[in-house]
Amino acid sequence: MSLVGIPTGVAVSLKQRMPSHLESLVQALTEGEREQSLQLVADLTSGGMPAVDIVTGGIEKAMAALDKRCTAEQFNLLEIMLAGRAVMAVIHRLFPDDAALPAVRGSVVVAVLEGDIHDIGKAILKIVLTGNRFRVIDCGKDVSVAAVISAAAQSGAAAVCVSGLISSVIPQVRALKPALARAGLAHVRVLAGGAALKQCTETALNVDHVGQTAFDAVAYLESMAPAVVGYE
Ligand code: B12
Repeated sequence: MSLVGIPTGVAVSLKQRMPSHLESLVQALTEGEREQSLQLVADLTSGGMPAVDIVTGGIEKAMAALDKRCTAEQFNLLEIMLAGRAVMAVIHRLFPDDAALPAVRGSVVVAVLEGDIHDIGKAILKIVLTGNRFRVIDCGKDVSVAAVISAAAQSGAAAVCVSGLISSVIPQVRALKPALARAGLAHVRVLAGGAALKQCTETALNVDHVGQTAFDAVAYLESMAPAVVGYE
């Protein structure tokens, strides 16, 4: 079998090459090289590496590397989108059905509320959450608070992440926690982010957490008690 960049016939077993293949995968993912990433994943799986090890040793490391690039000085939207596209392609190849994600840590609803059609930040948020083994229920953009509550109820979500780019959605963000409480879902955490919301405080938005980047959502979810976000 031919390995990416490795001539056939080299007398070293595939198993011995696994760690360097994983490193190559991290690099290919962070550089947004989708086809190369898929080829490396094909080599790893045909060499017997379990999908869960590819997630923890490849995708999660790539997500952490991207996190470091999400600073105001380094942020490059095209780079992040290309890397996200490569990560999603690998996730879909490994787990054609999202429900089969390994050791899922909990379900999270993501949404952009009514009147707001910006959804690039939500797409990144979804990729980062999925890459960190959260099952994501994507309500889409321009959706009502009622639709979000219904998705949270049906999925048994641990949290709702709302992405907001225009200031006019703030009253709806403020309405989320009371609406969850009325639906018997007071335990569901509400996280807010996106250009219009990240400048506000938790108190102003009536949410549990305001994140500056998509990776802040993961850090917050990981900091929650295991009873709230554990392993399903
Ligand atoms: C691209 C863009 C558009 C695109 C949207 C394409 C799309 N599919 O999303 C188009 C051209 C369609 C558009 C339309 C409009 N836009 Co516009 N748009 C932008 C622009 C330039 C970039 C937004 C973006 O994608 N950023 C990149 C993403 C990756 O960043 P992000 O969303 O912040 O997400 C990151 C983090 O915040 C975080 N994150 C995101 N969500 C969440 C959630 C949680 C829980 C957490 C923890 C983290 C998190 O993760 C991401 C990565 O870390 C901004 C300018 C700006 N500075 O934001 C204006 C901007 C948002 N737009 C604006 C406006 C006014 C409009 C329009 C009303 C213009 C018009 N008059 O028609 C319309 C339509 C509005 C509507 N009804 O929704 C204003 C909003 C002003 C305001 N505060 O209300 C802005 C700020 C421009 C400006 N300076 O005036 N827009």
